[in-house]
Amino acid sequence: MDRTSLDAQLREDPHRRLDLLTGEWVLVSPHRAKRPWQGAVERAVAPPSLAHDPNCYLCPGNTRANGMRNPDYTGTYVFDNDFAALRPGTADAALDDDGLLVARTEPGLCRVICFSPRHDLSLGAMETAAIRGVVDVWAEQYAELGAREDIGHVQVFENTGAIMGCSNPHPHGQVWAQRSVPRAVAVETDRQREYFAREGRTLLEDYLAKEESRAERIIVANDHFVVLVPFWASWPFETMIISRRPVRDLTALTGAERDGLASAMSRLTRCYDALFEVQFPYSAGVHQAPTDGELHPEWHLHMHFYPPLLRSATVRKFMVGYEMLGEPQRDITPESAAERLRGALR
Ligand code: H2U
Ligand code: ZN
Repeated sequence: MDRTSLDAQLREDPHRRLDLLTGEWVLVSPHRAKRPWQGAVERAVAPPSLAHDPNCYLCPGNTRANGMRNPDYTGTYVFDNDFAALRPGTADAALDDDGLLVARTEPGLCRVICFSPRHDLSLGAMETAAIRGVVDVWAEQYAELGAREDIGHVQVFENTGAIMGCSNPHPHGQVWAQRSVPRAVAVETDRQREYFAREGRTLLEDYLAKEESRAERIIVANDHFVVLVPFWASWPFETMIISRRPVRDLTALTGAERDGLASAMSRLTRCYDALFEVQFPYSAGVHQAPTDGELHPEWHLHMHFYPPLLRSATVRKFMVGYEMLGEPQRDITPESAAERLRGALR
């Protein structure tokens, strides 16, 4: 079958797409996008109106839940999470009961990163220069924590919106650093390593070239970064930001590239916020090479954005039923999601 009729068929017929980074399949059912919805409707939360909220534990000068006082910071501010999921110095111990009950203690640490002193901003409302400050802090955290003997992986991420379980509207993210490489990154490492060994180029370098030759899933691009809806996206408006140059982590980016990343993040979050005219909720994070002492030439830096909204500010996508028991499934195609996001800012 020729390319055009194949494309037409993928717009109409149920099919599965392969996620190159995980090796998993996602079921796409384009014909189903118009099914009626009588289920849960989320409460639309108004964005904060105060530039400084005296009750916010992240605002400058305020006291946190554990009694510590934040300094009067003017840019970004990093502190150890007062309720950390991981603790440094956790003593090594392992359980292996006939290979049936298996566990091991996990040392690590968690930090909180305030993106801005302004309580009422989000990435989509911040100046690109301020977002560049966030990129720099992420790179510093990766360098500092990744250099530690007891840290094999550093994850920086942001959770935003009450619907995503974010506890506070103040613009902030987190860093979790731990000895082990967590599952999602371990799987991406294996897939990228396999491709690099075979082709001598990174998987995402070749994937990006393919996407640019077709353009249909690209939302915006600059000299250094491309924002797109991946061919295999499972969340309705899932996106990735991919560096043009194959670099393994944020510390390898030049100043101009860091500006390029900040600009890509700004453009994308503005598209998101414009789509349903709300501060768009999502979980996002940077995937970089593990800091386990290996070189990782296969690793190609990228960001993932996973937003839950489906068709409006109040109707979300649920990953339940077939998705829990079988595999992820989506209705609107990645191509139409990209088209809508591209159009949102115009
Ligand atoms: P969210 O990104 O899910 O909103 O989490 C914010 C983090 O801030 C959360 O992990 C921490 C919580 O443990 N936190 C503090 O470290 N100190 C506080 O005073 C409140 C919240
Ligand atoms: Zn605040």
